[in-house]
Amino acid sequence: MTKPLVGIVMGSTSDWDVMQHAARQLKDFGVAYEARALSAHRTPDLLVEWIDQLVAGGVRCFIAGAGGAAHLAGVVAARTPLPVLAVPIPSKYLKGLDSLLSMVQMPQGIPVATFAIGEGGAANAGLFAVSMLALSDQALAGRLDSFRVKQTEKVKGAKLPDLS
Ligand code: RP5
Repeated sequence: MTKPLVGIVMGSTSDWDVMQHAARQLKDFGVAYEARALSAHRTPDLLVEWIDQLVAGGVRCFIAGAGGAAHLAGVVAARTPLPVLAVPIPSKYLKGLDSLLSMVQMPQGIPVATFAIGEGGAANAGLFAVSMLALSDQALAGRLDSFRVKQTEKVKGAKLPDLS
């Protein structure tokens, strides 16, 4: 089995709807990942065990998604100096603003890189992980270039609807 280069963790299985967009980018670029639902407050010991196991296996970065008082990414970053990309999950009452502020306001010394709330942020976290890995993987860098070219072409070819 291929060893994961990226660990994707989310606080609850209910976060998967959003976090699957990070996994999708990695899958499309052929980057091996492992995704788990593990909580910083409900399963702290299991979380640490999983992080340590992935680090020992050579993982290069983590993507952590959580909602509400979203301390998951900070806890991952407290355990490993590897880059941690944080995805704020939309929450029921505060719509993810709580998650965003919890993640982006990490105190000095233990950074996490925080992305936009929701699917776009999750997809961008996946793409950012690809960019980091592409620094030492020429084939992956080539695939990222092609992705950008294709994306540009799509915008160039976009047509707006005529007014009736
Ligand atoms: C957080 O609480 C999770 O990351 C999730 O976004 C939120 C709600 O979790 P569930 O009640 O759906 O399990 O820990």
